[in-house]
Amino acid sequence: MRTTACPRDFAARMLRPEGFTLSITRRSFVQRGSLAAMAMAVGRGSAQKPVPKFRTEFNVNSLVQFVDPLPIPEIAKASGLRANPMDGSAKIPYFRMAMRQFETKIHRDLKPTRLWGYGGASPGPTFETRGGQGLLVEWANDLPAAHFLPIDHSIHGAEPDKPEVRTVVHLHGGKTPPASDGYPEDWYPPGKSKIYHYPNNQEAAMLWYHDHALGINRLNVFAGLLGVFIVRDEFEDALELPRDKYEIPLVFYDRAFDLDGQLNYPVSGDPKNPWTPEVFCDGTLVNGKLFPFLDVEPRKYRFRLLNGANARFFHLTLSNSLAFQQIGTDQGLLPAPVALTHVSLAPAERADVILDFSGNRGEKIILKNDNRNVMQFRVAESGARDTSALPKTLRPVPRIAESAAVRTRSLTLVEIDDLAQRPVMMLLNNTHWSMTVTESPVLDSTEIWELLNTTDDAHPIHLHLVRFQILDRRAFDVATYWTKGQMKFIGPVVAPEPGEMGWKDTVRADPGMVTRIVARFEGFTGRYVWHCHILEHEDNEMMRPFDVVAK
Ligand SMILES: [Cu+2]
Repeated sequence: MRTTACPRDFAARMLRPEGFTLSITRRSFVQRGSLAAMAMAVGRGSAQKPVPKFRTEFNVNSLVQFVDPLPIPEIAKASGLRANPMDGSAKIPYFRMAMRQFETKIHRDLKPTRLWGYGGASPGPTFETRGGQGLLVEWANDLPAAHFLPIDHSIHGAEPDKPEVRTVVHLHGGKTPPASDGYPEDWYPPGKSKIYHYPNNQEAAMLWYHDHALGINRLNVFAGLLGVFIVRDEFEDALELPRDKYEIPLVFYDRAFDLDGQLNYPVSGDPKNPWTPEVFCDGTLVNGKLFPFLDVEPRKYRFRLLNGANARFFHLTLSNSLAFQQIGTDQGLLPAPVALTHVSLAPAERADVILDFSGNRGEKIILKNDNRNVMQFRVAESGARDTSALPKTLRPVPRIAESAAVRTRSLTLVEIDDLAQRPVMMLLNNTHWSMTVTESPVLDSTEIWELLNTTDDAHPIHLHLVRFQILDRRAFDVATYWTKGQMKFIGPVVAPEPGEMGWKDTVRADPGMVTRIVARFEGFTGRYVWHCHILEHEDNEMMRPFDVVAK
């Protein structure tokens, strides 16, 4: 069923330069994650360029599970001190982090896999810093000149005249000046580097860094360009949460492999347009390994969970129904712990959780995503005394009053399909990346952004620079909205989930819902971006610049 109705000026805008007529449609047929379908039509080639192919897929589920220990990324080491760009009399740590190609074993029984990673590792080294402790990172592109994943040259920013390999780093969740924020057009090719300044004037939180190059971001991240960045502060220290070897990041993402153990990025089957709307793979990696295990003591642990997948949403449970005590979200601690039997994470979302294994001596507990095994915890019979705490209250998160907002913006999430109902691109507010900036919040002002999701899919929407709070979600009649331009609510106002009641930088905008967030645009003036964090969407127009302007 297609419902194609849209305002006239919108229809006009939907004409692609080559005259390809597009329509807004509802997608009902997509079997999400069917690699077989994606692999079905491997296209005919041109003589000059190799045609992107989805090769025969290795069945990850044929592997023996829980034979590799969970890797824990090493801590990034500074190589000296340099002048603080915002205060020349002060020195701050300087890091040099090179992006390199390397090979590693994803599983004991898989051949080594070629990856790209910061510091020659994926995930890259974990940065450890403190609120207000700025640092400098020289991000050096030491990658090869040719990409090993299928570039779609019809996508904006990835035209054939651009270098195949281009990178730029974004610190996700960082309150970062615009020149260091990793603007998608600020990419640079192999042999170049840029020094970015992260002032880190923000509360304790788990941030992460990853590639953000226009038009190929999904491929660069899939190749391995991501890592964890932890900000700490005195408030959090005083809570006596589990720390040191009892605090472990768990970075989840899915990957597919060919029979040689190499990354197998799905393609559409059309050699001119290999882009696919979402990538779902059968292998779930944790910190870069398939089916790892972790030896733990019978005590409390703090796990910093990150969904680093291109498109997959994770729904994590434990085989013995042990509760996750969620203590934090994207931008730091919750007001109080929330006991959960399952944790849901959209791409780019984080959850800070405590697991208490003290009642599970000698047990083997499996962490699952839906019904699939992901990793195993092996609880020892004994361990050191646990002096850590799980406080009843954590950090106050004062709610921003709606009345504080000086402006409310209604912003649509739109999927554009071709006449065969295949998604062609995704848009924010019906505007393309390269169109004039339409969102220009004033520095230190508060705004409400209403995200009107007219598509059939959930989209995790991320704003750079700012932290925000989720106000609510409410179902609306999408057809009425497109045909009459009227907002007709068809469901009750739904409050944020208990685990969403902290500061966020990424919000799940559910299909057919208006999701409202409120943010104060503080920190810096300048140009930033907001986008869907399904990387296939972000790369194909579901990203827009915004300007924070002076008062
Ligand atoms: Cu999206």
